[in-house]
Amino acid sequence: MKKAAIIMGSDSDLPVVSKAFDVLNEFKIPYEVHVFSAHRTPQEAKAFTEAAKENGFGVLIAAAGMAAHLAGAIAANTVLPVIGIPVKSAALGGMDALLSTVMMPSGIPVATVAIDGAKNAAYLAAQILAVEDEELYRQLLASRAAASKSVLEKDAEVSGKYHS
Ligand code: RP5
Repeated sequence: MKKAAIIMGSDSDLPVVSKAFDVLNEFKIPYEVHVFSAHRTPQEAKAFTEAAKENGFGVLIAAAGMAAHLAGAIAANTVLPVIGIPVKSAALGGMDALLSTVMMPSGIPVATVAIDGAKNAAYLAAQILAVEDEELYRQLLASRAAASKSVLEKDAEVSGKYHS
C-alpha cells in the first residue's frame, strides 16, 4: 500500500493532528509525520513534496492554522491528492485557516475538511488509497456498517427511554 504523509505547520498543531493517527492506525495505513511550514521552512516543504511520489506516498495531508498556506503550497508542488486541515486559532476561531486552505485557484485543488477535522482527513486519505486496495476498501465498508449499527443501537436506546 502507498503511504500517507501528515504534515503540520507547527508542532503546536499536534493535539489536533494526532486524531488522524488513530484512524490511520485503525486501517493499518503506513504513514510519516512531519513539521514543515509554508512560511518558516518553505524549501524543506517543497523538497519533501517534490520527492513524495518517488518516496512511495499516495496522499498528503497538510494541517495549519492562521494564514494557512501550507496545504496550498504543498499542492503547488505535486499532483498527488492533498487534503487540507484548517486548524483553529485563538483570534479568529479557524475561519482564517479555513478560507486560506479552501479558497484555492483553479487547477491546484486542496480537498479541505472541517476546522480541526483531522479524523475526516484520515478517512478521506484512506478512501483515496482504497481505490487501489481492495482489502482497505472492504475495511472502510465494514467501518461504515459498524457506525450505522452503533447509531441504530442509540436510536433503540433513546426511543425506548424517552416517549410519552
Ligand atoms: C501555523 O501557525 C501553524 O500551523 C500553527 O497552527 C500556527 C501557530 O504556529 P506556532 O506559532 O504555534 O508555531 O503556521
